[in-house]
Amino acid sequence: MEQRLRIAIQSKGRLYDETIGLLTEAGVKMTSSKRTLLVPSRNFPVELLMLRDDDIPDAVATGTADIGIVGLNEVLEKDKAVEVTAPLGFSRCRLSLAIPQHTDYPGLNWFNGRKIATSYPVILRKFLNDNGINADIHVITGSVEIAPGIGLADAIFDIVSSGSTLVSNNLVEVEKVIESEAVLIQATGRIMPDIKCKILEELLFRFDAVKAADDKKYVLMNVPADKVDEVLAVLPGIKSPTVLPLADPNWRSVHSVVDEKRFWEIIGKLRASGAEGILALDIEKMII
Ligand code: PRT
Ligand code: ZN
Repeated sequence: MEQRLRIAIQSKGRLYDETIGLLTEAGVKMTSSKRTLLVPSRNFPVELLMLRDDDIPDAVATGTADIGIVGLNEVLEKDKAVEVTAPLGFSRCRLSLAIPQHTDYPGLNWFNGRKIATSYPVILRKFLNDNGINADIHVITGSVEIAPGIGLADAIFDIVSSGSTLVSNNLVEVEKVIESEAVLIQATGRIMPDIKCKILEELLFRFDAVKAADDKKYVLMNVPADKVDEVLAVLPGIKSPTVLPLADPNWRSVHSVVDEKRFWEIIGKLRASGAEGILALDIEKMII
């Protein structure tokens, strides 16, 4: 029988679209868009096991799936025998403690003797123990942020992304406890057959290429021949920028790859150095 690497992913929810997006960009096509439990790829030796995100760490730890894609927050909360093989850079959020607005907050000691509502008791208990805080943890699933408003708790420990849920519930973030993002996990200490290791290696290589391209732009521009050195000094390039002759002997075409984060800063310097006709293109994949 053909060996397939089985990947546990979230069947629906916040992680689903970006997980499928990453696989698609990595060239892994699925057989059907129907969300059956086990979906094989039609061009790559993997199959997707569709689960609730809560069940992914256990499925990987017990070998039901070979690897999983899930939020680091779930990995830490479920505390199963799995380890993070690679961070994937999407679904970024943090787990934070938040208290009612306009509360005098002198520091962590404030939580001593208080009641904290959360869906993440394991992570919270560890944090409180590590910091010598003795608080009462009240576990609720869903809508944790309404707990203080209805008198169910003094504070909450929950996922924060933009922070707007806190604001609309009159809460304020006072302690960031962990940063989370989607991660690829494997069982701790289990050796996979060689063939599956090879499939995983190829998958990770492709994910890297997609990620590397994500925050980069390919830029092309025309530069007066006597300004090329000045422009090259501004451009990082992967190894070294490409300089090509143009029909007009006084001009050159310069190509390079620029970090999205520094994009406007670099474009400003390029223009100041005499670059014209600057084009910036998205990069789909980048293999370094
Ligand atoms: O059904 P299943 O169990 O599979 O899904 P789920 O309902 O448990 O999880 P889901 O789909 O809501 O989230 C999956 C994962 O997405 C989480 O485990 C996190 O790793 C990640 N993630 C990223 C988030 C958020 N951002 C997020 N903003 N998960 C939840 N939220 C919620 C949060 O609970 C809070 O209510 O959004 C609210 C806060 O958002 P802001 O932007 O207002 O701060
Ligand atoms: Zn869940």
